[in-house]
Amino acid sequence: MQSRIVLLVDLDYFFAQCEERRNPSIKDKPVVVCVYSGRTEDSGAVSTANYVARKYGVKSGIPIALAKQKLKDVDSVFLPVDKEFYREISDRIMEILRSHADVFEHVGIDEAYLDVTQRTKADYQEAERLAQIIKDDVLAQEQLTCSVGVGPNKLVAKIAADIQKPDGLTVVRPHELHVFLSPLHVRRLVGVGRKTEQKLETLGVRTVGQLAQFDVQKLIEIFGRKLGTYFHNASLGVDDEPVQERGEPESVSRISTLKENTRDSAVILDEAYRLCDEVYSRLLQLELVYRSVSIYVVAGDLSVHSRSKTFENPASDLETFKKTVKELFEKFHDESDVEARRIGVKLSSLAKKETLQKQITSFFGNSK
Ligand code: TTP
Ligand code: MG
Repeated sequence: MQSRIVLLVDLDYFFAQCEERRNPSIKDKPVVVCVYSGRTEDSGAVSTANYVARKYGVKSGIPIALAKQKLKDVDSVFLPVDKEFYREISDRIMEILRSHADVFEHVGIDEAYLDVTQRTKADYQEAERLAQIIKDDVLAQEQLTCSVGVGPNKLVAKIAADIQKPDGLTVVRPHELHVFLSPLHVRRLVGVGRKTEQKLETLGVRTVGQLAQFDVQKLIEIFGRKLGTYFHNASLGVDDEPVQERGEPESVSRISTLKENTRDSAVILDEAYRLCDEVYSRLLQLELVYRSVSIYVVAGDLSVHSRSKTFENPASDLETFKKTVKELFEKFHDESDVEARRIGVKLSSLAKKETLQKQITSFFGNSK
């Protein structure tokens, strides 16, 4: 396979960082974002915590009661998850990331792979510069830090991003693979869970370097051909998995910063229509139709406001989109007196174009 450069971008302590962004006064305190089960006041689990809280041993998955115990003498902040809010921020950040990739793969709410081979001409110095630009863009536009791993494939990019967090940037060039991987614990490899770790331990294998030295035939005997071969290749930093666009996105959006804060409808609509054109061209590329239209306004004080409209039937044209955006901005203008600093438009409740076609055909009956 031709040499590639892949980036993995992972947002730092994502849910908790979104909460810090919403309310910067909590930044220096432990912030714990919780999924409350509602049975008793403290029942439920920690979704994530900021790095201040992590110093006290608070992390994803532990019971809320345990987190409270660990932080009992500390002035800390416990908050319920607000997925909608995190999703909005994530959507906008994913659009920033996508704009920097040849091929973009959305992995999760706070994580994506970017194949940047072409745009960097497979040059690592260029890729490092690009990774820094991405970090700067995300920080400037969304006030969030992320950690980026740069490597010859997805496997290495992922490990590189994980190794230095938060706000990390780690580049692993092909000739550095051995030095980088060898000392790491096998648990760092995707696919090595606690059970595999224990099994490898009994074979005297604790580090990735030891795994690389281990006879591949024996690995195949123990774990089967597929997994055995995978472990062997992974220990050498070999991974041919392509970066691939995943299915249909849940939404398509664009946001931009205005030249100056304003309440001038003409200025706002002018920019909004430009964003509509961009979103719509993406919608056409994806061959999707939409049922919901939203607008965003980030005010001068960075508070985020939104308005949406959902249609009963899917739409596919630009005029309906723009008309709805105009309506929503007018509604917002009447209801709120904030000045817009940044504005955005979004299409969601997306479906494949043929679904619409099929619905129409089945509704009217197939005339053939
Ligand atoms: P992660 O990227 O695993 O964690 P993180 O972003 O909080 O922290 P970091 O990347 O700096 O190590 O997960 C992304 C989000 O997914 C996280 O903010 C909250 C959510 N999440 C859960 O709700 N439960 C979990 O067990 C995990 C691991 C994550
Ligand atoms: Mg993360």
